[in-house]
Amino acid sequence: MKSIVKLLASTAVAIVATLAVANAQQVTLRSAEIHPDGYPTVEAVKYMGELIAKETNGRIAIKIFPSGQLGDEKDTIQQTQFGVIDMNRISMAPLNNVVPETRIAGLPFLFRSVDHMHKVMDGPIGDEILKAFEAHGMVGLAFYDSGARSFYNSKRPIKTLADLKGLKLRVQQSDLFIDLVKAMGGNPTPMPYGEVYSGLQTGVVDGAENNWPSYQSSHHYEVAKYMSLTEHTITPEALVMSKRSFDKLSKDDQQVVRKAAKASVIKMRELWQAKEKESEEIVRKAGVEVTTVDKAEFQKAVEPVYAKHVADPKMKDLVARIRAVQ
Ligand code: GTR
Repeated sequence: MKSIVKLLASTAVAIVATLAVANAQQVTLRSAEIHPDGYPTVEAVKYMGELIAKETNGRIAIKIFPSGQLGDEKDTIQQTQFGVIDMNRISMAPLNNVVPETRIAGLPFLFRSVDHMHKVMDGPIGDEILKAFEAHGMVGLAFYDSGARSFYNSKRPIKTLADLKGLKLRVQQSDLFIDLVKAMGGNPTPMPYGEVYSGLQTGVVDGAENNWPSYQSSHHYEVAKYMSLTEHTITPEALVMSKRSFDKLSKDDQQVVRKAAKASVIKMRELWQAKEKESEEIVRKAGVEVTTVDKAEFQKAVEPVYAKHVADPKMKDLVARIRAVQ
């Protein structure tokens, strides 16, 4: 009898010890996201999590906190640098003041098309920009699509540059975007994404700028029904990891994470194309007035943005190389 008790006790100790080891190896990466569940970026990171779980037999998981639960993008960037947040899917714009190279993504009319942007960001220039994150406490994993950004507002249709003059326009928390709106004659108001709906509703701002899916999913179209297809920037999204969290992973696990992130880009592009179409249909059906503009006039107006933000040799070289990509 005594020996059975002993055996049971030692088995229990062994089980507890095994569980402790398993627990010690279990990693859950907390990932920040401003968009709601179901948005293409959220679904793509979920997919990445599935790939990682499969590769590691469930040892590494991703837990997404959607709808800005971990704070606005600017704050989550800092928390990612500190390692409080492990992963972050953010627009490149709020990164502009932190990682200077990300400004290329906000430079107006730099990318000629989404196709041009893909060619640049999928190639060596994209890798170079991903690498630039490391000096700032983050590991760049991949870029996601985000279409083109256009202005919308509650006051009037924008058909020419003159129509934009004097409008109070919300911008992301980026000096480059502030300068962009100023150059076009608008009054830029930096504001976190989560505050834009009420800002538009109460008249704190007259308008903002974004792509179709954000315009629709944020319901901004309900309070700003003039959409003008300026398509002034094609700003991809960044998928990053905290360098502190990344360095805690084994070399093999780091590779698993990097590979899964790249694989999720393909999934994201499919989801994005479908969502862009769906969102455009929803807002058009809801009665949004869509206008087009002569882009040449807008392009001319933003020359000061280049003079200021593409001043150092490094940025000049980067921009020249991007333009040369066919
Ligand atoms: C969206 C982007 C978000 C956020 C938002 C904004 O297009 O996906 O990450 O940056 O724009 O305007 O704040």
